[in-house]
Amino acid sequence: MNTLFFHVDMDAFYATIEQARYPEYRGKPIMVGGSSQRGVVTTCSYEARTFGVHSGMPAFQAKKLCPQGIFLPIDMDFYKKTSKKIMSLLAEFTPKLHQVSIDEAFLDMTGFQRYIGSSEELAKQIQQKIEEETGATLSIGIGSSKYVAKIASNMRKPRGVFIIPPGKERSFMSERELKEIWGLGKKGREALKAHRITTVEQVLNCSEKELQQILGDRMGEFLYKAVRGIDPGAFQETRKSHSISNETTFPEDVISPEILEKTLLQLSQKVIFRTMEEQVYGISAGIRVVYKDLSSWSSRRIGKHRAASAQALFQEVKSLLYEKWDTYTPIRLIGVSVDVENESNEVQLELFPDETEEKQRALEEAIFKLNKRGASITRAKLLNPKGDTS
Ligand code: TTP
Ligand code: MG
Repeated sequence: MNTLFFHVDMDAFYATIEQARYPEYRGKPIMVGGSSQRGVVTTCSYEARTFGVHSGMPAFQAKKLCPQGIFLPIDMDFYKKTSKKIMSLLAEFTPKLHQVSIDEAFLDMTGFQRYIGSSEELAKQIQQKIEEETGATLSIGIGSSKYVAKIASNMRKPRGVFIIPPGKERSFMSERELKEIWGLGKKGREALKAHRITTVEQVLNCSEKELQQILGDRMGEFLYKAVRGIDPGAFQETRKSHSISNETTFPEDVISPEILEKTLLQLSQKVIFRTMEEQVYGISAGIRVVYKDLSSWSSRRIGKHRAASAQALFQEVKSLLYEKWDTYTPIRLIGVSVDVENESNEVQLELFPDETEEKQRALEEAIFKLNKRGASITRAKLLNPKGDTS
């Protein structure tokens, strides 16, 4: 069956709904955020964009470009409430709704083709419904995969509808600029530039292997598919969020830091291997401690980098231990856990802020695969190439 996806993205989301609730701001250049001199603009109305203002711009710069601009404080509760309302309205159009951020979602319309008349007609109905009920305006990209639909929704903003007919995915992508290729960041573009690759056409002339050599395996494969309009699987829905944990009850209560740390390292490794087994990523690091008298505590820190590898997780839970443990109360049980991402793979591509973490995860993944094939490598040394687990 031919697949059909709509990608819906609100136009200047925070700014538009501010204009909807305060009619005096309509038609005017509105910046949301950046009301303090040192602040940053989160977004701005399309009227402000004509002055060259954009998301992420420091307020002082926006003021210089657009002195008559109106700066509004961020009202996150209002934006979240409106987003919720929009998502439930969108859900009336298909049971298969996949929200990917506060202001965007995919609608899987596969199988509905027969009933919906033209896609464009349906897109217009969606736009009208959302605008009537919430004042938000939006753009819709339509295509055979989530990936091309996502790129298409940017083509005719604001209030746009852009359709990529089946079979035209590759030619559509080949006409894009590299900076339009979603998922390829600045770092990736620079790496390509170092090889004198600056256009999508040039990327199309590279083999998958070549791209992998330049960008690494994951990103190389991603880009090879993306420029061909083949869905690189960036927006797959994964299972619900849950946590993965492992704990050890000691045969005798422990106060030795050496034993506790060794145990934390082993538990971290088990937990991370479980995330690899499930092909998910941890987004927090947690510890649980039960004392001899059965009193207990737990503690966690949020952050993807804290649970990207067993090495990283171990460092986090170790520091959590010493934050709370007085070093002399005997410990009966110790446990390590991570919460697991339930959002799109979007996060995975942007997971590694620096190379060391990426390398560590890759190394551990290699060990994990070897173990799956029957090897038994669990030595702490392997978790850290320098053999330093402190
Ligand atoms: P976007 O969809 O990226 O931007 P937008 O809806 O404002 O404008 P566009 O018409 O180009 O889609 O982001 C959605 C909201 O997320 C945006 O209204 C404000 C917020 N946001 C930030 O807080 N910081 C940012 O850097 C960006 C890009 C967005
Ligand atoms: Mg938007």
